[in-house]
Amino acid sequence: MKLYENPLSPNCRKVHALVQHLGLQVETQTVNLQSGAQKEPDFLAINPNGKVPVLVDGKTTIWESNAILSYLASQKDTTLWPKNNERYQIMKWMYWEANHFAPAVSKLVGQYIFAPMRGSQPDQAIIEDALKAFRTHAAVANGQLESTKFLTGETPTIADFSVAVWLGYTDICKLPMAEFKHLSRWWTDVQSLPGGKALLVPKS
Ligand SMILES: N[C@@H](CCC(=O)N[C@@H](CS)C(=O)NCC(=O)O)C(=O)O
Repeated sequence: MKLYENPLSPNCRKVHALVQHLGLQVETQTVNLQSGAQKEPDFLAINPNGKVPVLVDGKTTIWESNAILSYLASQKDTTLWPKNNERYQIMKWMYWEANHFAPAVSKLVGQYIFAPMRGSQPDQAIIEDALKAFRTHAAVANGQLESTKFLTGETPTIADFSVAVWLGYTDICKLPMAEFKHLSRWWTDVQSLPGGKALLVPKS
């Protein structure tokens, strides 16, 4: 199996953390996002979206990080991705991550990391808007985590890896985590899982 990735990408780090957690043998290839390698024809041939991560396993090519998490977890008999109806609870949180949580934090990443890289000032209106969205969605996860140790119950699943990676931006993006006690407790727990530290933003 070969994973096309970039360490600065949260969607890649969630995959990387799972690979470590499961002890899978996966070859990795860094795609240089700064130089635009993801928009070159050879890369577009494996992902027409021009984005990382992409997993290639023989004739199977998968893009979308949450689909890759499911595929990788299926390689092992693991409670991270059980073969029963519990799976739909896990999918629920992964769709939620892609539709709500990731977009909110991504907007903050755009302002706190990418705007300065482009030499522009962070836009306070965008930050305020994204923080409002973050608070709305964080409250949902916080409510769940008041009654369960992990997002879908007492044991971790791939949904925890998917959602938690965004909290690696707590300091850089000034996420108001102090307002979300249960989410904060869970984020600490997820980091202490095998592979959990791979969710953190690498220090430059
Ligand atoms: N929904 C996709 C998002 C993938 C994505 O946005 N990847 C970013 C890095 S986190 C990327 O490749 N950006 C480069 C670009 O858009 O040119 C997933 O979960 O895999």
